[in-house]
Amino acid sequence: MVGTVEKYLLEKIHSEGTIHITLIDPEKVTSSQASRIAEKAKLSGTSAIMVGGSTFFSTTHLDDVVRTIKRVVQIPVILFPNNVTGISRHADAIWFMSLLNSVDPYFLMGAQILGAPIVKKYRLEPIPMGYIIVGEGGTASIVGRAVPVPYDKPEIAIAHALAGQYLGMRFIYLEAGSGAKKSVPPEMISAVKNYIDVPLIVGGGIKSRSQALAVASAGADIIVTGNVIENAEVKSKVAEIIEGIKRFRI
Ligand code: 1GP
Repeated sequence: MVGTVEKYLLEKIHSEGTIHITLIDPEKVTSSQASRIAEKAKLSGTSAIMVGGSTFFSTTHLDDVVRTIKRVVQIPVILFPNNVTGISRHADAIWFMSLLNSVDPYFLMGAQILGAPIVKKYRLEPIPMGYIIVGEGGTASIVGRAVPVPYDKPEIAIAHALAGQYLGMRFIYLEAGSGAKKSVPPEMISAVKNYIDVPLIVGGGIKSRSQALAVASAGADIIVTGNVIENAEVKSKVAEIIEGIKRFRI
């Protein structure tokens, strides 16, 4: 069943075209820093806040971060878990995701089986998503034991994305890895977009207005940025990325 947060995302994509989501890695910030980032990102036009990282382990700190963000912004807070420890009862929704190109069954279905009863208990809205790591892949690739899809093999990315869609996943995420030197190439984005019918999320290494414009023009429905916001003046950086996205909308 499609829940409130998913409906909100779909309506936003429908009315605005490509939208932007701000990713906050709880491991890299205090809860007050997280709420400041969320507040400024919201003012600059971000549509939702994602909370998660690749190596996170303190659920207490995650709870603090999510609670503090919820106090300052009305936009949805969506968990982006790397493991069962990435679940917080204070969020609105959770990307209920499977790392489609992992060789480890734990990241394909094991963690999901352990996490599902917790998601139910906390009444979180699960949003089914197929996660595909491409290129260098970064920490997520190592932790998730992925075989990253090479940038010059869009047909492999298409096959993974279609498999995800056919299994019922309602979003597909092409991930270059947080802080990736090279973000997902526009050719791969448009190739995947041409084949799937569900919204396409793209993230990893997007740092500038021109990159955001290229990713949006190639067909991304949601652009996620994390690193660039943690390392820079949040308001101006998010505004710059969103300006890139808007140029495509015109
Ligand atoms: C990582 O796709 C996200 O999971 C965002 O990547 O931190 O490089 O923006 P960046």
